[in-house]
This record gives sequence, structure tokens and C-alpha cells, in this order.
Amino acid sequence: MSLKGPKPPVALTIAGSDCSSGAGIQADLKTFTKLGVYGLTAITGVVAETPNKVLSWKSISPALLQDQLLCLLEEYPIAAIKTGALFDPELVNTVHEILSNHQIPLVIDPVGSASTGANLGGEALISSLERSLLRNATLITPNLAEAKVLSGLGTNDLTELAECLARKFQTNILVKGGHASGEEAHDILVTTDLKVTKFSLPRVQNADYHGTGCTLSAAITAELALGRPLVEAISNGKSFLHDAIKSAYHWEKTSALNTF
Ligand code: PXL
Repeated sequence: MSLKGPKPPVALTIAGSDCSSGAGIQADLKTFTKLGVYGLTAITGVVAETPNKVLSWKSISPALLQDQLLCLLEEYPIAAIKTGALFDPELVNTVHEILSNHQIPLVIDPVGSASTGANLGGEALISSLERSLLRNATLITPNLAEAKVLSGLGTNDLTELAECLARKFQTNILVKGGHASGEEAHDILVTTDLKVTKFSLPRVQNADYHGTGCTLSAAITAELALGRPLVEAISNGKSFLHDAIKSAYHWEKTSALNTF
């Protein structure tokens, strides 16, 4: 094989297929590509959905996920990894076992449901993440609802939730406040040393788009693959998502983030 030619940074997403391309693997790959990172995709399952509804989904076998991961890890210089929908505790274990043998920065979006609220593994999946994979993370990016499930706290205070999770998982936590109300959209980062950083951007009205969580975690993963430090990676990832929301596409029956 020729050693000449460009060597872009490589990032891997381990996530599900969203046939409407706004979330999941498709959102991740578009985001990686736009940010100049070569994206690899290990597919965990397929969801039949649009931004408005989920019809059905099916996860793949642990053996097939294992083979995707092993062949990619063997040949590519993977600089950062993200996980999205993992659907099934068995797939969580497969990912956990394989990634435990590698020291690659790992961003975990603890997806338990779709943006419509449809169950994509639900609380059983979140608890299996809690017992294994979350402990390998470089960054976990729960939304408010996921942070409440993971912490067991009833509060809506993003900082309190992020601090609790940073202690619990001994890692960096970004709690996303995007679905809360107010003039600005705040996300709170608490790092392993319990330092708090607040990221604020003006809220775009009626901007509850499908795939925002996937796009943000993919953008942060791409930024890490490009070598940016964590706080800069998050700040750049937030700006990328904000631009995609501001310039979103609207058709007659549906809409999509514009990551182009
Ligand atoms: O937005 C969470 C999410 C992640 N992954 C897949 C999805 C969705 C939401 O619908 O379909 C595959």
C-alpha cells in the first residue's frame, strides 16, 4: 500500500442508522466529513423513522458489531470514538470489552430514546451503560432527562447533576440544557477535577430539531480527533450545532439540521 497521500484524522462512530439521516450514524458521518475528519461507522442497529415518528427498530448481533469494531481498530489510526444508540445491553458489553483494550478518547452520548420520546432501549440500556461503558468515557453528554436517570437525582439543576455524575463516573460530564426554556441555551461541563464551565449560546426559537444530540457529540468527537483540548472541542462543537440549527432545512412535512 502506498504511504503517499493525505492522512486525515480518523474518528469512529458506534451508533444506529436513522433512515431520515438527521440523527444516528448519518448525522455523525456528515458532521465528521464537514469538519475534515475521516469517519468510520460501526452500525449497532437500524431505526425506521423520521423526525416526527419512530415506526420500528432492530439491533444487530453482538458478533457482527464485534467484527466491525475489530477490523476497523486493526487498520485505522482511530483518534477518537463516539457511541450513540446501542439499543441492547449485550451490545454495550461488546463495545465495553473491545474498547477496554484501547486508550482512545471516547465520547458517550447515553441515548435511551429518540427525540420523539420513542424508546430505543430505555432505562434498562442506560443502567447497563452505567455498570460498564460509562466508566471508560472521556466525556459523557447526557441531556437533562438522561442526567436525572444516571444520577438518580430529581433536580433540574444542570450543575448539580453534572457534579454528581463527574464524581460517580470519575470522568468529564457535559449536561445539555437545550430542552430547558430561557433566552439562552446552556450546557454545563464538570471536569474530573470538579471544575465547572458554562457554555451559553442564544436560544433559537422553535428549534427542537431531530438529531441535535448526535450532531453535537459527533462534532466534539471530530474536534478531539483534530487534537483540540476538551473545552475548545466542546465550544467549537456547540458553535457547529448552533449554525446547523440556525440554517435548518424545512420541507412541507418535515425538517432537518443543515450541517453543510
Ligand atoms: O437522537 C437520538 C438517536 C440516536 N440514534 C439513532 C436515532 C436517534 C433518534 O431518533 O434514531 C439511530
